[in-house]
Amino acid sequence: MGRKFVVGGNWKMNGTKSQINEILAFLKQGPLNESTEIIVGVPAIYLDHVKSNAPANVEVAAQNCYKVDKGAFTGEISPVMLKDIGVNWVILGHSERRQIFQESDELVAEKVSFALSNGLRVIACIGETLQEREAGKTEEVVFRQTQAIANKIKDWYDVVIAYEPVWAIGTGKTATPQQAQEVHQALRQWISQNISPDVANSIRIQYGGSVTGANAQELASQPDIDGFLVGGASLKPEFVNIVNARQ
Ligand code: G2H
Repeated sequence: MGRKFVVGGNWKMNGTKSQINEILAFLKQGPLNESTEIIVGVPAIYLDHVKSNAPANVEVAAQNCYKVDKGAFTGEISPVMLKDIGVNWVILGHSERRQIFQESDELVAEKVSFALSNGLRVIACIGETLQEREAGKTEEVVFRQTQAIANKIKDWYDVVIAYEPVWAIGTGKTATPQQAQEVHQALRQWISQNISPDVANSIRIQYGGSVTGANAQELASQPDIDGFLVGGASLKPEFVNIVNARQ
Protein backbone atom coordinates (compact mmCIF):
# COMPACT_ATOMS: atom_id res chain seq x y z
CA MET A 1 0.00 0.00 0.00
CA GLY A 2 1.29 3.48 -0.83
CA ARG A 3 2.22 5.97 1.83
CA LYS A 4 -0.52 8.56 2.39
CA PHE A 5 0.73 12.08 1.69
CA VAL A 6 0.79 14.04 4.95
CA VAL A 7 1.06 17.81 5.26
CA GLY A 8 1.53 19.54 8.59
CA GLY A 9 1.27 23.23 9.27
CA ASN A 10 3.56 24.35 12.08
CA TRP A 11 2.20 27.68 13.23
CA LYS A 12 5.02 28.03 15.76
CA MET A 13 4.44 30.93 18.22
CA ASN A 14 2.16 32.83 15.84
CA GLY A 15 -1.47 33.85 15.76
CA THR A 16 -4.06 35.63 17.82
CA LYS A 17 -7.56 34.22 18.08
CA SER A 18 -8.75 36.40 15.23
CA GLN A 19 -5.79 35.49 13.01
CA ILE A 20 -6.38 31.84 13.79
CA ASN A 21 -10.02 32.21 12.80
CA GLU A 22 -8.83 33.55 9.44
CA ILE A 23 -6.64 30.47 8.99
CA LEU A 24 -9.58 28.24 9.91
CA ALA A 25 -11.70 30.09 7.35
CA PHE A 26 -9.33 29.38 4.46
CA LEU A 27 -8.98 25.77 5.59
CA LYS A 28 -12.77 25.45 5.58
CA GLN A 29 -12.97 27.03 2.16
CA GLY A 30 -10.27 24.66 0.80
CA PRO A 31 -10.80 22.70 -1.25
CA LEU A 32 -8.41 20.29 0.48
CA ASN A 33 -7.31 17.17 -1.32
CA GLU A 34 -9.09 14.26 0.34
CA SER A 35 -6.19 11.91 -0.18
CA THR A 36 -3.85 14.09 1.88
CA GLU A 37 -3.69 13.83 5.67
CA ILE A 38 -3.65 17.34 7.14
CA ILE A 39 -2.43 18.33 10.59
CA VAL A 40 -2.00 21.81 12.05
CA GLY A 41 0.50 22.41 14.85
CA VAL A 42 -1.10 24.96 17.13
CA PRO A 43 0.24 27.01 20.08
CA ALA A 44 -0.89 25.18 23.23
CA ILE A 45 -3.20 27.93 24.41
CA TYR A 46 -5.30 27.68 21.22
CA LEU A 47 -5.42 23.89 20.89
CA ASP A 48 -8.91 23.56 22.32
CA HIS A 49 -10.27 26.40 20.18
CA VAL A 50 -8.79 24.98 16.98
CA LYS A 51 -9.86 21.46 17.87
CA SER A 52 -13.46 22.72 18.21
CA ASN A 53 -13.45 24.80 15.06
CA ALA A 54 -11.23 23.09 12.48
CA PRO A 55 -12.81 21.26 9.56
CA ALA A 56 -13.27 17.54 10.23
CA ASN A 57 -10.47 16.51 7.87
CA VAL A 58 -7.89 18.71 9.64
CA GLU A 59 -6.17 17.12 12.64
CA VAL A 60 -4.66 19.19 15.42
CA ALA A 61 -1.16 18.80 16.87
CA ALA A 62 0.62 20.30 19.84
CA GLN A 63 4.09 21.65 19.10
CA ASN A 64 5.72 20.05 22.13
CA CYS A 65 4.94 18.05 25.26
CA TYR A 66 6.88 16.69 28.20
CA LYS A 67 8.01 13.13 28.96
CA VAL A 68 5.91 12.45 32.08
CA ASP A 69 2.18 12.51 32.70
CA LYS A 70 1.96 15.11 35.49
CA GLY A 71 3.83 16.80 38.29
CA ALA A 72 5.98 19.76 39.23
CA PHE A 73 7.10 20.85 35.77
CA THR A 74 6.04 24.48 35.57
CA GLY A 75 5.09 25.58 32.09
CA GLU A 76 5.00 22.11 30.54
CA ILE A 77 2.08 20.19 29.09
CA SER A 78 1.72 16.43 29.12
CA PRO A 79 0.51 13.89 26.57
CA VAL A 80 -2.26 12.96 29.00
CA MET A 81 -3.55 16.54 28.90
CA LEU A 82 -3.42 16.58 25.12
CA LYS A 83 -5.41 13.35 24.88
CA ASP A 84 -7.84 14.74 27.47
CA ILE A 85 -8.85 17.57 25.12
CA GLY A 86 -8.94 15.29 22.09
CA VAL A 87 -5.59 16.19 20.54
CA ASN A 88 -4.05 13.17 18.82
CA TRP A 89 -0.80 14.53 17.42
CA VAL A 90 2.34 16.23 18.68
CA ILE A 91 5.37 17.69 16.91
CA LEU A 92 8.56 16.78 18.77
CA GLY A 93 12.22 17.59 18.31
CA HIS A 94 11.75 20.61 16.09
CA SER A 95 15.13 22.26 15.51
CA GLU A 96 13.90 25.35 17.37
CA ARG A 97 13.31 23.13 20.40
CA ARG A 98 16.69 21.50 19.93
CA GLN A 99 18.62 24.74 19.38
CA ILE A 100 16.85 27.44 21.39
CA PHE A 101 15.66 25.23 24.24
CA GLN A 102 18.64 22.86 24.20
CA GLU A 103 16.67 19.67 23.75
CA SER A 104 19.08 16.77 23.29
CA ASP A 105 18.62 13.73 21.04
CA GLU A 106 18.04 11.75 24.24
CA LEU A 107 15.31 14.05 25.58
CA VAL A 108 13.56 14.19 22.21
CA ALA A 109 13.62 10.39 22.06
CA GLU A 110 12.21 10.11 25.59
CA LYS A 111 9.42 12.51 24.67
CA VAL A 112 8.63 10.55 21.49
CA SER A 113 8.49 7.32 23.44
CA PHE A 114 6.26 8.72 26.19
CA ALA A 115 3.92 10.45 23.74
CA LEU A 116 3.48 7.22 21.76
CA SER A 117 2.84 5.20 24.89
CA ASN A 118 0.03 7.63 25.72
CA GLY A 119 -1.63 7.13 22.36
CA LEU A 120 -0.39 10.26 20.60
CA ARG A 121 0.87 10.22 17.05
CA VAL A 122 4.18 11.98 16.59
CA ILE A 123 5.84 14.14 13.97
CA ALA A 124 9.49 13.69 14.93
CA CYS A 125 11.79 16.33 13.46
CA ILE A 126 15.40 15.81 12.47
CA GLY A 127 17.87 17.76 10.35
CA GLU A 128 21.36 19.13 10.06
CA THR A 129 22.70 22.66 10.51
CA LEU A 130 24.47 24.52 7.74
CA GLN A 131 27.80 23.89 9.45
CA GLU A 132 27.10 20.17 9.59
CA ARG A 133 26.05 20.08 5.94
CA GLU A 134 29.15 21.94 4.87
CA ALA A 135 31.28 19.52 6.88
CA GLY A 136 29.67 16.63 4.95
CA LYS A 137 27.90 15.38 8.06
CA THR A 138 24.27 15.53 6.93
CA GLU A 139 23.68 11.79 6.93
CA GLU A 140 25.65 11.23 10.12
CA VAL A 141 23.45 13.77 11.92
CA VAL A 142 20.07 12.57 10.68
CA PHE A 143 21.01 8.93 11.27
CA ARG A 144 22.19 9.77 14.81
CA GLN A 145 18.96 11.67 15.60
CA THR A 146 16.87 8.79 14.25
CA GLN A 147 18.94 6.18 16.08
CA ALA A 148 18.31 8.01 19.37
CA ILE A 149 14.57 7.56 18.81
CA ALA A 150 15.03 3.96 17.64
CA ASN A 151 16.77 3.22 20.93
CA LYS A 152 13.57 4.11 22.81
CA ILE A 153 10.70 2.86 20.66
CA LYS A 154 9.74 -0.39 18.94
CA ASP A 155 6.62 0.50 17.00
CA TRP A 156 6.98 3.22 14.35
CA TYR A 157 3.39 2.96 13.10
CA ASP A 158 2.33 6.27 14.68
CA VAL A 159 5.47 8.19 13.77
CA VAL A 160 6.00 10.56 10.86
CA ILE A 161 9.56 11.82 10.41
CA ALA A 162 10.05 15.43 9.32
CA TYR A 163 13.42 16.03 7.70
CA GLU A 164 14.08 19.74 8.11
CA PRO A 165 17.55 20.99 7.19
CA VAL A 166 18.10 23.78 9.71
CA TRP A 167 19.65 26.05 7.06
CA ALA A 168 16.37 25.94 5.13
CA ILE A 169 14.09 26.86 8.02
CA GLY A 170 12.46 30.25 7.71
CA THR A 171 15.36 31.42 5.55
CA GLY A 172 13.68 31.25 2.16
CA LYS A 173 16.45 28.80 1.15
CA THR A 174 14.56 25.62 0.30
CA ALA A 175 16.54 22.44 -0.26
CA THR A 176 16.31 21.59 -3.94
CA PRO A 177 14.06 18.64 -4.70
CA GLN A 178 17.24 16.65 -5.46
CA GLN A 179 18.92 17.61 -2.17
CA ALA A 180 15.82 16.68 -0.20
CA GLN A 181 15.24 13.44 -2.13
CA GLU A 182 18.86 12.42 -1.58
CA VAL A 183 18.54 12.68 2.22
CA HIS A 184 15.08 11.08 2.31
CA GLN A 185 16.31 8.16 0.24
CA ALA A 186 19.44 7.71 2.36
CA LEU A 187 17.36 7.83 5.52
CA ARG A 188 14.88 5.27 4.21
CA GLN A 189 17.76 2.99 3.34
CA TRP A 190 19.28 3.47 6.78
CA ILE A 191 15.91 2.67 8.37
CA SER A 192 15.66 -0.48 6.25
CA GLN A 193 19.06 -1.66 7.44
CA ASN A 194 18.88 -0.50 11.05
CA ILE A 195 15.20 -0.72 11.97
CA SER A 196 13.39 -2.90 9.44
CA PRO A 197 12.49 -3.01 5.75
CA ASP A 198 8.79 -2.87 6.71
CA VAL A 199 9.22 0.34 8.67
CA ALA A 200 11.33 1.81 5.85
CA ASN A 201 8.59 1.09 3.31
CA SER A 202 5.73 2.37 5.38
CA ILE A 203 7.10 5.34 7.33
CA ARG A 204 6.27 8.74 5.96
CA ILE A 205 9.11 11.24 5.70
CA GLN A 206 8.06 14.87 5.36
CA TYR A 207 10.30 17.61 4.07
CA GLY A 208 10.32 20.92 5.95
CA GLY A 209 12.12 24.20 5.37
CA SER A 210 10.74 27.16 3.41
CA VAL A 211 8.10 25.12 1.61
CA THR A 212 5.76 27.39 -0.35
CA GLY A 213 2.90 27.11 -2.79
CA ALA A 214 5.45 27.73 -5.54
CA ASN A 215 7.96 24.98 -4.73
CA ALA A 216 5.70 22.32 -3.18
CA GLN A 217 4.68 20.56 -6.35
CA GLU A 218 8.20 19.75 -7.54
CA LEU A 219 9.24 18.63 -4.06
CA ALA A 220 6.10 16.48 -3.81
CA SER A 221 6.99 14.68 -7.03
CA GLN A 222 10.09 13.11 -5.43
CA PRO A 223 9.56 9.43 -4.65
CA ASP A 224 10.75 9.55 -1.02
CA ILE A 225 9.05 12.82 -0.05
CA ASP A 226 5.75 11.85 1.57
CA GLY A 227 4.56 15.28 2.63
CA PHE A 228 5.65 18.53 4.22
CA LEU A 229 5.98 20.29 7.52
CA VAL A 230 5.28 23.91 6.71
CA GLY A 231 6.01 26.93 8.87
CA GLY A 232 5.53 30.44 7.50
CA ALA A 233 3.38 29.42 4.55
CA SER A 234 0.98 27.49 6.77
CA LEU A 235 -0.31 30.80 8.11
CA LYS A 236 -1.37 31.89 4.64
CA PRO A 237 -3.99 30.72 2.13
CA GLU A 238 -1.19 29.24 -0.03
CA PHE A 239 -1.16 26.39 2.53
CA VAL A 240 -4.12 25.00 0.61
CA ASN A 241 -1.94 24.74 -2.51
CA ILE A 242 0.73 22.94 -0.49
CA VAL A 243 -1.83 20.46 0.84
CA ASN A 244 -2.88 19.85 -2.77
CA ALA A 245 0.67 19.64 -4.16
CA ARG A 246 0.77 15.87 -4.70
CA GLN A 247 -0.80 15.30 -8.13
C1 G2H B 1 10.62 24.52 9.42
C2 G2H B 1 9.33 24.94 8.85
C3 G2H B 1 8.22 24.36 9.69
P1 G2H B 1 9.39 27.24 7.53
O1 G2H B 1 10.72 24.95 10.77
O2 G2H B 1 8.51 23.32 10.55
O3 G2H B 1 9.26 26.36 8.87
O4 G2H B 1 8.48 26.59 6.50
O5 G2H B 1 8.95 28.62 7.90
O6 G2H B 1 10.83 27.18 7.06
